[in-house]
Amino acid sequence: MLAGCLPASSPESGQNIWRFAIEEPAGSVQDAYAQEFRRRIEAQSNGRIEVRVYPYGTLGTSDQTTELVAMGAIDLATASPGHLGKLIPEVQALLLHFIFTGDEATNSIALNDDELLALLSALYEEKGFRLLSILSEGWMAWTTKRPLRTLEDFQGLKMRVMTSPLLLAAYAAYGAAPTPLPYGEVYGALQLNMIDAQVNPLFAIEEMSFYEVTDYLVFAHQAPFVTTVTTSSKFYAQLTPADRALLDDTVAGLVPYIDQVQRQYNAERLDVIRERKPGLNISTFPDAERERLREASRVTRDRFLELAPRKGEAVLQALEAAVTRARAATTTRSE
Ligand code: 6CS
Repeated sequence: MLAGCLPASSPESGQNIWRFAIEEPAGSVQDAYAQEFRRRIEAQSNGRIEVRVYPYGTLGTSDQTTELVAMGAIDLATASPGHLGKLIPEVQALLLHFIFTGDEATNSIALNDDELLALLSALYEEKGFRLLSILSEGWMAWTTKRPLRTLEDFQGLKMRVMTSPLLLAAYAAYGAAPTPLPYGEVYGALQLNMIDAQVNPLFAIEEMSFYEVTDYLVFAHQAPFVTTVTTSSKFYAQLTPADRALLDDTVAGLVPYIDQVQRQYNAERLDVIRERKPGLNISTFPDAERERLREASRVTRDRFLELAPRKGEAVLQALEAAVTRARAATTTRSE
């Protein structure tokens, strides 16, 4: 039904239309990515290729836009592991808490590690997708209706999570009551007290107004928000070698761009949140309690291996090795 609403491309005119759906509204980090992607592709192709960006809500939820890519109704989409994990369980390694370092630059290097990309790319291919890029959109923070200072405070906390099963395990490990919901339903669920808390990067907390319906904003740097950029294997295969190179070069060039954008957006939006809601209680999870969370989170790795029995172990090892390599690279660089 949705596919039928999309205007047809007109290859006979020599112009291609690349349709790109994102999981976030206009003004978000993914929107900045898609808009810059559009500018670069249109400029480099001298207008031969037109990129149309579809923000969250125009074509459906994250699951629905991923499906539209698979069907060939659209060409590109952001597909976050937090939702895509239902289809490609191994990608949920990117959702594990305390797997990355505390340094965003190091984590960005790890996410672009060749071995990790190769392993995940093969798994995307099995499902008919081409993995184009893996990106961080910044640290996730919790916004809650009740204080969150100790591991015990998670007991029974109805935490909204994205829809991948690993996230249920991640919060159950802390004693919380995780509740999966699509992005567009989170504000209403908080407002109606159906959930007590949610977790997202600051730019999202601001633009989705989650701070309006919660009283505490808590940082623990437990995990960055990671997304992936995808197309279908079929779309990628039918591109001319020149257009394939244009696509590959453009997504590679956008890695440092989006890293800078996400840092800027997250810093600026925190200021906006502070200004709009001076009464919001902002805190950092105490170090000793963070260590207890880290300990409690270990069982989630076992659950990950159960959820991804085939290649989960290989992906987890590749991710850990990528983080180790990235840490060594940044340490050497700063010496
Ligand atoms: O929480 C979510 O569901 C969403 N959060 C962000 C920051 N991007 C897309 C995702 O679907």
